[in-house]
Amino acid sequence: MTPQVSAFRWVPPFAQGLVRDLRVRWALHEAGEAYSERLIGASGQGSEDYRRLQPFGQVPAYEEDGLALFESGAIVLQIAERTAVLMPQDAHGRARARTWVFAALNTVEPPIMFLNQLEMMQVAQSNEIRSAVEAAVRRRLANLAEWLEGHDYLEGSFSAGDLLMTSVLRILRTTDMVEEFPVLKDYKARCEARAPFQRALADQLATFDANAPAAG
Ligand SMILES: N[C@@H](CCC(=O)N[C@@H](CS)C(=O)NCC(=O)O)C(=O)O
Repeated sequence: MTPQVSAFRWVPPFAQGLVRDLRVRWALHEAGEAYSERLIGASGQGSEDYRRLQPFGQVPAYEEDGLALFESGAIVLQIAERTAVLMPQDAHGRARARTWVFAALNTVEPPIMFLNQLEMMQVAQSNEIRSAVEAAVRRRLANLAEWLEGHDYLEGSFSAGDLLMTSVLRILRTTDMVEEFPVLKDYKARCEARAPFQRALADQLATFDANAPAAG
């Protein structure tokens, strides 16, 4: 069975290019695998049927050969296990790549998402809270920049860890925080320049274009 990835039929421009099915699409393009989409809208997202695939009604959910998965990190790892492009062949290298997957999602993404949520909230924000969250993000970025200094990728070659780390850094696109660290700016640009990323992004944006609500 061709893998199937769930994706939103359409989201407003501020979220386009960031919805997490992009991570799965990117992994599939890196692996050279074709896939189909299962498009959902706001009502489909909350349906019992969909929640059997993704218990929280979120995107992405994923199906292949009778296996249903959710959580972008778990799905990327599943795909990565079958391609050397995303996962080194040696046991230690594989363990290191998995470590970076967790670092991206469990250490770097949380403060970035906290900041992202603050930006989305329409309520008045205390400057003190925002400054504290920005400082937390900068601490992570500074450590990451230090690690990457003089290296193209987190380990010797591109892996699932880089795919997810780049995806996480992209969430900061409404700020200049990545650009404050030239090493990170170059790293993100290097990963985004990969043809599989560009194809994945084009796929997601094409779906939104095709399903854009009629103007007016
Ligand atoms: N930890 C989950 C998060 C998934 C997630 O937050 N998906 C967003 C789209 S990028 C979503 O579906 N949001 C709607 C919601 O949470 O109801 C993953 O990485 O797959």
